[in-house]
Amino acid sequence: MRTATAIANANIALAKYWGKRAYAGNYPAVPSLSVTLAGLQTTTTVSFERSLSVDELMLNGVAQEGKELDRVAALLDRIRAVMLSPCFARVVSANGFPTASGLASSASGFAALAAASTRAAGLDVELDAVSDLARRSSASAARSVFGGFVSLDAGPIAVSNERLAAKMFAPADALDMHVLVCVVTEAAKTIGSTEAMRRTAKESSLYDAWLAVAPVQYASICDSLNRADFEALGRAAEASALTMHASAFAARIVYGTQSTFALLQSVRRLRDSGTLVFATMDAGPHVKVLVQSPNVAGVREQLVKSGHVLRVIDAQPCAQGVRFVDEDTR
Ligand code: 2P0
Repeated sequence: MRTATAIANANIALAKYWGKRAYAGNYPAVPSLSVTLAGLQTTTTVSFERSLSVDELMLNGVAQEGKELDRVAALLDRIRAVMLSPCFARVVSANGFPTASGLASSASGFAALAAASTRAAGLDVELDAVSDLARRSSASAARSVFGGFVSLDAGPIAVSNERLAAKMFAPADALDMHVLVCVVTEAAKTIGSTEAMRRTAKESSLYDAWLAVAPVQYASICDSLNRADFEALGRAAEASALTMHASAFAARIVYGTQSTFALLQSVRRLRDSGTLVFATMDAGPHVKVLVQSPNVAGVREQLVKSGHVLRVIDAQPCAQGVRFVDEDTR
């Protein structure tokens, strides 16, 4: 038996990934740029065991079957394809942040799983290969393999099976920025990202517009980050989120609730009154507010006062990418 434990942090995209290349392999149709977030992490232990007759998955203490297990088994199959003597695995994963925190756990989860299973299988842990492996399960997970500000290119236009890994674009201290995660509901999201992206590509009259605009917004975000220009970065990040959601809207996918839109208005009012503050949203109703250190307390107070926030999680860029806790070889 070989066991390895890895930790990876969640990330939030400033330039959003939304949509995949039409060919197989889970290659993004647009480039994205994210920030890895401190304090929000998943710890995953993988043990390859000869005695097992199937893969097993425990998530936050609960045994999983069906789709969750299938997705994990698909990643393990890729590892087994290159193992000398493949066998099934036991996977134990726990989020260090509440599942209903409004933060997707698939990015940190698949990044930690890719790293732990690579090491447990006795393979070379090369971060590019780990990031590519994670991307094939969940594209945003490719970015959680690295710390700081992280970019992920779009997949090649023609059919490909080549490696596509994320890379660190700038260190965590490149910019003073907090992400205030405003949780607006405990309810599970209505439609998963993979299905929502498929529907957007198929049914949205704005999908082609999104594919044309997203790389331009991405370039603008990269440029703002290079200049450490928070205002330009915030504006472009908010535009990326709203454009992504507009493309989904046109396919009748609405992630926002009344509270989401009320918070977007609150952020705009704060900005109109002179505070540099911007909003972004992912495939869910929660609003993530981008703000710099001197304004964190004041903005947080205003957001809570709005009455639309269940809780606020104050997260900052994390320097660390995926890392190992422990290795046990028997
Ligand atoms: C992102 N999201 O860039 C975008 C913005 C949600 C909105 O990546 O289908 O779990 O597994 O590759 O990475 C969430 O989708 O999707 C996501 P799959 P993933 O963070």
